[in-house]
Amino acid sequence: MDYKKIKQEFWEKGYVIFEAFFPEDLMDQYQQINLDHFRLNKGWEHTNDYITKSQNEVIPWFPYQEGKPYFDDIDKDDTFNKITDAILDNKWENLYCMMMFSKAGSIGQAWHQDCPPENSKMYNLNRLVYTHDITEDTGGAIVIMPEAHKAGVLPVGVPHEDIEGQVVYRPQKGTVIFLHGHCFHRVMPVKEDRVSSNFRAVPLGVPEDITDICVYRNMRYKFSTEEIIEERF
Ligand SMILES: O=C(O)CCC(=O)C(=O)O
Ligand SMILES: [Fe+2]
Repeated sequence: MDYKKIKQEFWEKGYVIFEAFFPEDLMDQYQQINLDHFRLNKGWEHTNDYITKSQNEVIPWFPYQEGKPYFDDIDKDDTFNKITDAILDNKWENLYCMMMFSKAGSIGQAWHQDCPPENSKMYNLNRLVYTHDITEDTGGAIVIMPEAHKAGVLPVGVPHEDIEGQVVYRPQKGTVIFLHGHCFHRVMPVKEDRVSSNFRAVPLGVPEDITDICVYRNMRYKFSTEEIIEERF
């Protein structure tokens, strides 16, 4: 691994992708744990108003917060964490591990920034791991706007509309994406049940509620109070 080059690429583009990073058998095992969990927990955690307005349809699960440390072969992987060290200059901590489920026929996730971009030092680092193949048939591609972590606030607009310069990725099983939380991203409509996972990290000094407010093209939303704190138009 050329950590210097990885760091450079991340800070230039706002993300860096590693294909076949984790072995298939581990991914199969983790996919099954997720499916078993979500089969039993199909209810939406979010309010209908939020889903309608944000155009985000995801059920999150935070296993470690329930005392279920099932994903340590990712969480504690040496190379995974060394890449994080390189990107965040050795000064970071885990934020949380979040599994995400979107059911077949759901809308995906509209363009967003995971946290407000006004202070460039206050951000989360997404460490996305894909436990199954995302294809044309499954839907649910991730779309990223390169360099948008340096672009300030996501422009007002139609939540799911294409933005010129966007790049569409269909990660295969075992792929890892390190993605800056200020970099605009979205998930395309989901045709078959979709699972993704995020081992979120933050630079030291970033508060643990950093991702409480999410920026969409039509609003800022505060999850803890389930409130639209700003309408954008
Ligand atoms: O599921 C994905 O591919 C992306 C999810 C996402 O936007 C996030 O975890 O911040
Ligand atoms: Fe996100």
